[in-house]
Formats: sequence, structure tokens, C-alpha cells
Amino acid sequence: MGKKSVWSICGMCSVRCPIRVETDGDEVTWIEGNPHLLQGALCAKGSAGMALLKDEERPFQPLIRKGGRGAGRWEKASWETALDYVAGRLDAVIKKNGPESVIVSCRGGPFADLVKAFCHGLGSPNFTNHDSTCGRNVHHASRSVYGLGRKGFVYDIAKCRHLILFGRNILASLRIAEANQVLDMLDAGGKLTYVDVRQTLTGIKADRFFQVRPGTDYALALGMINEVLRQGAYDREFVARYVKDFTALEEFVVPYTADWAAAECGVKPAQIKAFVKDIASERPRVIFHPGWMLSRYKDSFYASRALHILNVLMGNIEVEGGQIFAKGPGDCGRKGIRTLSGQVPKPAARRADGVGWKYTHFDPGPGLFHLFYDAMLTGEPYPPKALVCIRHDPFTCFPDPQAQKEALDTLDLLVSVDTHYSEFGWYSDVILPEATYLERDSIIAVQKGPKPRFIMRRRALEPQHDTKGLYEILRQLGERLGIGRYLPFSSMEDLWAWQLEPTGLSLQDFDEKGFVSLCDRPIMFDRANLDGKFKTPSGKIEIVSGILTEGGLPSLKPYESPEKPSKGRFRLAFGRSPVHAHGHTVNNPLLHELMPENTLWINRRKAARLGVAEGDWVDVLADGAGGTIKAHVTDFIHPEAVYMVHGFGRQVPFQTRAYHAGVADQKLMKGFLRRMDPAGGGLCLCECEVTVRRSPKNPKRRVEL
Ligand SMILES: Nc1nc2c(c(=O)[nH]1)N[C@H]1C(S)=C(S)[C@@H](COP(=O)(O)OP(=O)(O)OC[C@H]3O[C@@H](n4cnc5c(=O)[nH]c(N)nc54)[C@H](O)[C@@H]3O)O[C@H]1N2
Ligand SMILES: Nc1nc2c(c(=O)[nH]1)N[C@H]1C(S)=C(S)[C@@H](COP(=O)(O)OP(=O)(O)OC[C@H]3O[C@@H](n4cnc5c(=O)[nH]c(N)nc54)[C@H](O)[C@@H]3O)O[C@H]1N2
Ligand code: SF4
Ligand SMILES: [Mo]
Repeated sequence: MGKKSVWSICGMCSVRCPIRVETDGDEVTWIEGNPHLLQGALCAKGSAGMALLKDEERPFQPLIRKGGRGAGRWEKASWETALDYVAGRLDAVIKKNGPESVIVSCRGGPFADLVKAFCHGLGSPNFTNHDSTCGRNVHHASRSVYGLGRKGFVYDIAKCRHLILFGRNILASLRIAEANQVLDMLDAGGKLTYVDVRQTLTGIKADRFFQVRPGTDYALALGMINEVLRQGAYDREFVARYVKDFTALEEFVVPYTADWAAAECGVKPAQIKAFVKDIASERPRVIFHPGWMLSRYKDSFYASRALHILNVLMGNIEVEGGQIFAKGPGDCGRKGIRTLSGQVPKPAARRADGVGWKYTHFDPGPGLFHLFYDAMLTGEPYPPKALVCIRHDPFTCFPDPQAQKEALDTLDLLVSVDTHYSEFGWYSDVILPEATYLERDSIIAVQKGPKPRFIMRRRALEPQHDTKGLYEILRQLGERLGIGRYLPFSSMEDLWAWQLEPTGLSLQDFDEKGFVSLCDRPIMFDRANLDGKFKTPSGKIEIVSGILTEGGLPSLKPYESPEKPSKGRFRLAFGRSPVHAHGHTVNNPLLHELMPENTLWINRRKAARLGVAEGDWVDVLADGAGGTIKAHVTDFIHPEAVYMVHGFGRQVPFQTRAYHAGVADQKLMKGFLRRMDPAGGGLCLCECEVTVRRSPKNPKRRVEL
């Protein structure tokens, strides 16, 4: 045994930073960011990977439900029995209702190809993920402007002179590499402008902070566009060469002056004008980040679209310090790896969520998960009958778990493949425990960028319990279901070798750094000739989007002012803590210690009126749902909003640390499964309003009555 050093990829959140892991026998003794890419840096969650391994409150062998759904009576099973059981039930569903009645969902990301191959291999088109509560609006906004999705560009933040973030809390809701870039940019004298309804870790580093009224980002962005045009602060040449329908934009923004926007958002007009003066001299090295998680307001799609348009006005495309086309192996004159899903025929059936045929303006890729609930309740276009969730917890991820349960009760089979007891897992029929990222290998994937690379995760340890890696789980299920030919490799080494074959590389090429760079220097396209690079219907950057027009939707949507919450009510804003990843780290022994529960941020004046002081228990109530947490009274949040960190209020009794600690924002969002932005496909989670009162409840009681 002895000591080992292994190149791997962190799995504590979905960012998947490259890491180096040291082990001694069966112990992990050290984890750090890959020194070649991250100079050793790691976040608190990444370091707590060691505590994940030691966490005893996780499933350590397959479990099959005995009592009613959610009753918490489980029978421990061998893998043989559990896989036979799942395959038998899936087979019955497929025979009776067709393969399309199976939905397979996973967390997306670089390794999703395996899950897609399994889902399509079964014959189901219903491969899906979490994204309608995350980045779908931003993705579709990007697609409507450039014909390229959210990941079509990378932002050269380190070299930019001014970074503008609308609610992108980049230093707390983090990616290590990106956070380091922001700090480098600030060290080099770059500026930061931050827009939020509250002050944050990122905002306190900003040169300019706009504290806006909740839901008014679109107004601020329109005011900025108007002012940029008024000051002539845009790249005329770039616009003339690549942009379609620019005059439509000029006409559209006429009423949205900086003065108007300032009044609408509650900021100072002079600040907007001074800001535009700054960027006029700094462009093209100015980046308006289009947002990441913008499943928030009913116009978040259009707000993101306006931010993309501001980038175009800056002419920041394919320049240092701007946004750069993400390059793949082909751009370096190299061959790509083989993909598993590439070997599987496309299923013939239409998607049950309607994406691709009923909703033609959405990217058909992973569809929109929440729309499957409609199919379950209506049986249209056909009734789904089985749901397999891999690294995905719909009851934390999607609003209104109660409504979800009612729809899921129409299904014959719910399977959770997870490293933890997720809220969904607790309600499901079978839990198949996956080995943690430190105990499993993953397929090789491509990471696109100015310098694309192949990445891989290798196990640092053998599984410490009776758990298995995902490839093995899906391969053994596939064999039982007669689709073994799509996952034919009996070892990861064989699979990797097959993936690498066309590239001429071997596994040893990953030994030196843990990844393989496909070029030495960043690849830049010729900015004077970007023809063919924009994949819109017109081939141009589209102010009026062909895709949206065909879908019967406006491209330049007139602004509608968000309603002020009525007396005693607040808009429920939410976000992340730097030390937690959604709901799945709140029971981690170390991270729980750092942040055991969430609090409700409330504006000091509003709190005073409610008789609430710092640390008081408050009830947060919405439409029949509610919870009790401590108040955090502060001047640094807009009076119309209250705020809490997402991921708390868990209800799995086996997770003793997290059990009923704090409140789950998603449970307050009653009816929000149906609040979809018709243009962006994202849910409008921040349209939820709550009331707050001093709590008369016994704060020590942890169960809901
Ligand atoms: N109300 C509200 N809703 C939200 C959000 C919010 O802030 N507020 N945030 C939204 C956003 S941005 C996102 S991305 C989604 C995230 O929601 P999800 O996509 O559900 O993602 P996670 O919470 O990251 O993880 C889901 C599950 O993966 C499991 N898991 C972790 N590591 C592994 C592993 O290695 N293998 C396996 N098999 N499982 C693993 C975890 O235990 C957890 O149960 O939620 C969205 N929904
Ligand atoms: N530590 C940590 N990092 C993460 C994650 C994690 O779970 N933990 N998850 C990753 C994932 S999946 C995602 S999607 C990203 C999300 O990255 P972000 O979108 O940057 O993160 P959030 O914390 O969800 O939200 C940011 C801010 O939006 C603000 N906000 C609310 N309403 C408004 C409004 O009307 N206008 C403006 N301008 N701001 C508003 C909130 O106050 C909050 O501070 O983070 C990623 N990084
Ligand atoms: S941001 Fe932190 S938790 Fe997420 S992958 Fe990177 S190191 Fe791991
Ligand atoms: Mo996300």
C-alpha cells in the first residue's frame, strides 16, 4: 500500500476542479488544487472531501424500500439483488409503456456522456438534468444572440480591465480558477462593478456597487445600453461587421434612459453615467458577465440577453480580456476522443417534456425537467413511468417538493443513484449508493477553452464500503436490460483506451499533470473574419433572434416593472454559501461545523417594524408552507427582499446534523413548478413572496407539526 499521489477531479460541487490527492494506505492524507492549473488552491468544500469519506451518515450498500414512499423503512440488499430488482422493474415498465416512459436525469457536466448513452441505449429520448433551475435562461439567451450556448465562450477575466457582475457572486458562489482570475484582475488594477439586492463577499471588493430593487436588473442593463449608445461608447466597426438589426436596438432603448433606469432600480443616475464613461475608455477589455444561475425573475432571460448585447457593444469578442470562443480538439488540429453516446442510435420517440417539437426555441439537449411533471399529471404526450436520478436531488433542486411527490406517485419506479441520502432518495424505491469521487474513476472528457484539454478522474482509493462507481452500476444494469453492447468495457482502463484510440494518446500521457493540453498557447480566431462562427439562423449576432421569432416570442421585450410586495410581504431571494454546495454538504461533519444552519437576512428598518432583532427566531411563511429560522438583521439588503442560503431544512432523519436545521427555500415556493419563463425555459424562483413574523414557536422543536 504505502503513500501515493493521484491526479483527480474534485466532486464536492459541480465545478469539478482538478486536484491532487495524497493517500497513505486507506486514508486520504491531503487534497490540493492541481498545481499546474490552480497553484494548489482549493475551497473549503474541496478540503472537506476528507470528511465526506468519514461521514457515516451515508448509504453504504443498496437499499430497497419496504414501507410506503418516504416512510424510511429500508431493506439492505446485495448489489446482485438490487440491480436485478431495478432492471426487472425497468424492464416491466419498458414492456408495458415503451422505453420512452423512462426518464434518466443527472447533474450534467463533463461526465454526463455516460448517462446519456445509457438513457438513449434504453431507447428513451428523455435524458435530462437540473438546468431549468440553474443556467437555462443564460444558455438560451446566449443561443438567441450568438447561436452558441452558455459554454460557447470563456471569459478572460484575468486580463480584463472592468468586470461587471449582475448578481454573479463570483467570490462566494465560486469556481476556484475563476475566483483567482478575479483577484489577479483586481491586483493588476482592473475594476469591478457589482449589482445585487444585498451586499456580498464579491460586492465588498467592488469599485462600484449598485444595490438594486429586486427584479430590476433588466432595467439597469437597458439604461446602460441607452447610455452607451448616447455616449457613442460602443465599437461601431464590430457592430457594423457582425450585428444584425442594430437599428432595432437603437429604437427600442430610446425610452430606457439612464435617468429612467436609476429611478426604476433605486440607484443614482450619475453613477450609471460615470460607469459608462469608465467602460468607454476601457473597452474592448470589458466583460459583462451574463449570469450563471438566473432562474430567478420573470424577465431574467431578457436581462441576460441585454448583458450579452452589452458585451457585443463593447466589441469584446475574441480579444484578450474579453470573451473568447471556447475551442475544442478540432481547433488545435487534433482528433477528439470517442464518446459512448456517439455509438448509440438516437431514440425515435418525441420527448415527454415537449422540448424539440412542442417548444422549438429551446435547445433540445437535456430538455426541461420540470415539464415532465406535467406529462406525469396529464399523461400527455405519454405518461412517464420510471425516473432514475443520478447525482440529482429534484426535491432540493426544484420548487414545491409536495407537488412533485403528488406527480411522482403516478410512477412505478423511482431510483436514486447518490453518495448521500438525498431528499428524493428518501422518497424513492431504491437507493444505489455510488462510490465517492475519491473512490471512483470517471470517463475521459474534453474541457473546451482557449487551450482545450482532456481531463480524467482517477480513484485515489478503492471503495471503502459496498458502493460502486457509476460506470459499473450502469454497465451491470445495461447487461441485465439487453443493452450491454453500448457499455461493453469490463474495466475503466479498457474504456479509457478505447476513448483515447483516435487521439494517438495513451493513459501515461495523463501521468505528468493529470490532464493533457491540446495546444501550447491559447488559440484565437481571426477577429476580422469571424464569419461562420456565429451559429444563429442568419450567421450574424442577432439583436432580433430568428429562433425567438419562430417561437412567436419577442427579442426586444418591453420592460415591465416588478410589483412591489404588498405590506408585510417580501420577495424571497436566495443564494449560496462559500462553504456549502446546495443541499448535499450541509450534513458533512466539517462543513456543518462551519455553517450549521441558514438565517433570514432582513433589512433593519423592516425588522424594527416587525419587532425582530438580530438572532430572533422568525417564521417565514408562504402559501401554506413555512419554517422557522434565526433573523440576520442588516442594512445591507434591499427592504423589499429577504434572503436565505439555499440547501437547508433537510428532512432525512438519518442525517442527524442537517435534520431540520434551517429552512428550505424551495419548500416555500408553492406552485412554482409551473412558473416557467416561456422564452428562457427557466423557472422564476425569485417571484416567490413570503411573510415574516416573530416566531411564537419553541425553537428547539425540530419536526414540523
Ligand atoms: N430554491 C432554490 N432552488 C434551486 C437553487 C436555489 O438556490 N434555490 N439552486 C439551483 C441550482 S443553481 C442548481 S445547480 C440545482 C442543484 O440541484 P441538483 O442538481 O439536485 O444538485 P446538487 O444539489 O449539487 O446534488 C444533487 C445530489 O447529488 C448528490 N451527489 C453529490 N456527489 C455525488 C456523487 O459523486 N455521485 C452521486 N451519484 N451523487 C452525488 C448529492 O448527495 C445530492 O443528493 O438546484 C437549483 N435549485
Ligand atoms: N460555494 C458554492 N459555490 C457554487 C455553488 C455552491 O453550491 N456553493 N454552486 C455553483 C452553481 S451550481 C451555480 S449555478 C453558481 C451560482 O452562482 P451565482 O448565480 O453567482 O450565485 P447565487 O449565490 O445563487 O446568487 C447570487 C446573488 O443573486 C442575488 N440576487 C437576488 N435577486 C437579485 C436581483 O434582483 N438582482 C441582482 N442583481 N441580484 C439578485 C442574491 O442576493 C445572491 O447574492 O454557483 C456555483 N458555485
Ligand atoms: S469549487 Fe471547491 S468544491 Fe467545487 S470542485 Fe472546486 S474545489 Fe471542489
Ligand atoms: Mo447551478
